[in-house]
Amino acid sequence: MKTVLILNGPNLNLLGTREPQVYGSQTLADVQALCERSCAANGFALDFRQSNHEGELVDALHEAGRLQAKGKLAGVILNAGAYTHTSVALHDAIKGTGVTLIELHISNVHARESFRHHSYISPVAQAVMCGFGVNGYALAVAGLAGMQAAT
Ligand code: CA2
Repeated sequence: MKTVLILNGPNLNLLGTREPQVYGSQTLADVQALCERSCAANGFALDFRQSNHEGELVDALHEAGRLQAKGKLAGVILNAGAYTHTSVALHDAIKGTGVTLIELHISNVHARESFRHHSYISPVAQAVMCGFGVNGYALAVAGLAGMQAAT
């Protein structure tokens, strides 16, 4: 059974505590439980992580690239949070490892402030999911399963 790495960036540990009109009222623990169900339904194991530190996210992407090369990882679903809009380091890590990656945002970033319209992740992602609320995580897992079936 292949693993899916679901990686969450800065401040996503605060999910469910503020801004429910933007991000909903579910906590990150609720999202993890949703992802557990979605991975089980699609025949994947789940590795679910959150970090507020850019370098830790880079290290996790490197590890993911190694695991995918060994056939143990289906891919990564990355909500890079605000680093989406700033991080050349994450862009380079995704490009450098060649890992299969779905960019995910809970909110529709294109309907928000203009500084959220640019992503350093999108050009190196296989797919982009945004605006479905936290249910986007489950949809992205199903999308990754579809990509696997097509290969
Ligand atoms: O919509 C998304 O998932 C974002 O990646 C969330 C980021 C934001 O910077 C991106 O532009 C879009 C912010 C995550 C912070 O989440 C919080 C949730 C509740 C309370 C405070 C922050």
